[in-house]
Parts: sequence; structure tokens; C-alpha cells
Amino acid sequence: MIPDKNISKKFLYILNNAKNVLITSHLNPDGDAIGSCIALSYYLDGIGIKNEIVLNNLPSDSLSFLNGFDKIKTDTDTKSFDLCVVMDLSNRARLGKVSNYLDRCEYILLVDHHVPDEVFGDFRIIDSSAPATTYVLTRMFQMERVSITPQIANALLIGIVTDTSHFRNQNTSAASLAVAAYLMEQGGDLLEITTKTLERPKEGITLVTYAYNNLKICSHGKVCWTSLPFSIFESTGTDESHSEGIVNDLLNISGVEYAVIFKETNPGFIRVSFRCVPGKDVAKVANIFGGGGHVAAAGCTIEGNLDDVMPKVINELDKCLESTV
Ligand SMILES: [Mn+2]
Repeated sequence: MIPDKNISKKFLYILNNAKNVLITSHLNPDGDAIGSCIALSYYLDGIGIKNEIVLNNLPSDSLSFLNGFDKIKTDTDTKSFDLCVVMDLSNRARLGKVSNYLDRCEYILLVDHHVPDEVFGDFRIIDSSAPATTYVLTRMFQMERVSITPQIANALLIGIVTDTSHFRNQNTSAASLAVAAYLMEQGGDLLEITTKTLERPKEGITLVTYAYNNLKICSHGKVCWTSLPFSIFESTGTDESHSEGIVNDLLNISGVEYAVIFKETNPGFIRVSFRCVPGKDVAKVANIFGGGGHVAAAGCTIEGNLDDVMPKVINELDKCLESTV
């Protein structure tokens, strides 16, 4: 459903008449999750409506440059909310512990751009053709002529920039660029967002080196994968956040259509991230292992050790490859 004027009107009506709003999104929040939460929080602040952003866990430090980052909390003492706005979320389980707080909310409003795999909430605005949740929000603000401050513009812009992989994946379109341009006109700082979100933490360099030293290319050069065992995180004092972006780099190798990274973030738990070039689909492979995501970027967590998990996943990916050739 692409929100039209009626839906935008209803969305703003619900927001403007709320008294105390819980704003939330998925666990391991990304740029789009926090961008949509922070933008909405600033909007509600602007019209004097009490609101809190509560997420299962804090986003990675690489996003901490964004104004409003310090609004994000991981719990709340508030006993009841008359409205909860859930963003960028297709499955209630991905709320993590915040799921428990939904019982304290009278009305649940969902804004998202995933193909939903679970229907919940009292009113849903889901545009699965949109490149980002912040795009959906921006379009509704535009239709209702809501004035966008530079802080709101920045928060909205980060969602579009990160969900389009810096305007490089298939979410990039004339429409997403036009909305990004509009947000720049409202004070969004594209240069800062692209620079900061592409920065790699110094601690992460050992992980990059390890990942490149151990990468494998198979399936006639179409599949590239690598792994980071728990021991490397442990010996370098790093965590998963320091390894962000490595899987995207693998996809830059010429001829590679699918990239996978296996991260043993805790002993016995392997986080798998998939990426693929336009026209291919990694969400269906992630789904097989109980994960999810978008066609071009997906992930899952599998219990087991690297030696067992890696061949299983690569095998499934190979099957997919055969069926799409
Ligand atoms: Mn998103």
C-alpha cells in the first residue's frame, strides 16, 4: 500500500491527538530504524507531545553522530502509553524485549516497508515498494505539508542513505533520490551521513584483514564467503559492530554475485549476513535458516560451530544459484 493523502491525514491525526507515545523498532537497530524513530520523536517534541524511544538494544556506535541518538533508551518505567508507533518491523519477535511493552499501549500503529510476515497492530501503513521506512514517513509529511527541521531531515535522510547502501542497491530510484534531495533542501547533511556511515572503526581493521585472508570464492566465482571465529573477536577485543561493512566489500569483487560472512559472535552461535547483486535474492536463503531481510541484504543466526554451519549454508545458496541460472 503506497500511502495516499487519506492515509497521511489519518497518520498525522493519530499522532497529533496522542498524549504519550512509545516509539520503537527492531532489535540490532540500523540507520533506518533509528532514523525513523528519531525523526518521529523530534516531530512529536515539536508539537509538545510526550514520547519515548525504547529499543531492545542500542544501535552501533557508528550511528552515534546522529542528533537525537541520545534519545534512545533500552527500557522504560512508564506504565501506559496511549499510542505505540512501531517502525521498520515485519515480525513482532524482532522487537526483542520491547514486545513486552506493547501490552501497555492502547493503540498500535505500524509504519514499514518490508513485506510483512506477521500481521499485528491496529493500523498498518506498509509500503513494500518503498526504499526505507523513513521514505514512507517523509512522503506522508510532504503530503500533509509538515515542516521538517534540519534535525528531522537528517534523521529521515540517514534511513534512505543506509537502506539504499549509499544509493547503490536496487532500492535506489528516481523517487528515492528525489525524496533525498527534498530532505537535503530541508537541511539534511548528506555529506556527513555518507562519510560517517562508511567510516570503519580502527579496531575493525584486524577483522577486515582476517576476513580477506580467509575468503573463499566458489561456484564459478559467483559466491564469495568468509568467516570471523569467536577467537578473533576475543583476541582483538572487538565485537560484531566492528565488522560491519565487510560483507558489502566482498560483493565489490568482480564477478561475485553473492557474498556471505559468518560471524561467531558467541561460542556456538553463528550470525550469517548475506548480500547479493541486483536481480538476485538472498532473503529466501536466510528464510530457510529462520532469518529474514530484504532480497539484496538478509541475515540469520544459526546455532552450531563454523565448520558445521558454513557448508550447510553455502550448499543451500548453491541450490538457489542453480535454480536462478
Ligand atoms: Mn528499513
